[in-house]
Amino acid sequence: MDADYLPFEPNPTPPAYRPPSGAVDAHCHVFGPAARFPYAPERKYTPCDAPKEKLFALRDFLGFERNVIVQASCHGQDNAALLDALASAGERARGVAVLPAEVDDARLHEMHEAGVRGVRFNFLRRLVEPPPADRVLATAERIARLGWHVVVYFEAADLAGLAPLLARIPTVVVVDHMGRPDVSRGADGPEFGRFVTLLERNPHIWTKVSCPERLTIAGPAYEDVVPFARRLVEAFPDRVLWGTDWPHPNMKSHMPDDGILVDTIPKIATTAGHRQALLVDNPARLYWT
Ligand code: 0GY
Repeated sequence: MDADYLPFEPNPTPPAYRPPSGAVDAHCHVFGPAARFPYAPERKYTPCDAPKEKLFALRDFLGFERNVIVQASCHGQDNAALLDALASAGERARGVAVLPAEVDDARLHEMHEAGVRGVRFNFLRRLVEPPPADRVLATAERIARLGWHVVVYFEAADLAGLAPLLARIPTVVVVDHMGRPDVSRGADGPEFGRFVTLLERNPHIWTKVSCPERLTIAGPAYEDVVPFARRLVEAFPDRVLWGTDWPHPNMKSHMPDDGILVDTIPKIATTAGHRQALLVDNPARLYWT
């Protein structure tokens, strides 16, 4: 089955910025290889194979020490490729899984042993059927006992509808990609202000200041997205994570150069203290304690 989006950049530019010791790429994926880990029949896109070896090579090339590997919709609820990558990486990776409602406690414990520390709920209708609120809350109650957290992916237009649910989740909640703001509306505008208010009112909500390539209108080097990420890093320095999003699934406009993405970090986290929190201390607290 051929991929139906752009292939990832095989030779990224060496970044000028070098992450600090212990830095974590906290949002990336492994896909396939399809011959060993087939894609989900219900998927909305077919990715390029992006096996663990390529992810680990990119981690080293970019100067990161660890990865948080996130289950994506193209593998549905079959976390086999993720678990295989975690087994190979040992302490150098943690995982965020997508789970069926009926998963039993024994399986959750196995996944914990394997390095899973979170469950992802995707609310993007172009990718999946969004989960009902009672299912999210029931799963969150169960994983809270393991010290796991919830990762959510939604777009800015869905924030108002989801905010009451997010407020009730009894674990840390990590929002992917800054809640996908419309960057034409401005980092100081009312729409992004509502996302900032969500974090102000809910100390258990964190966010990934990631994916400028999906949000940009201007294109690389993503100067139009930088003010959004910077606003969040400065307002919530202890509740932000950063990730490459490699291999950038489902990107149809352009394929980012991961070296250029890494070079956005000093623009969004302008002090050494903020970079240490963003890249090392925050992910360590959530995934390695
Ligand atoms: C991302 C973004 C996307 C895809 C998925 O689960 C997924 O398939 O998250 C997207 O299409 O925006 O973070 O990988």
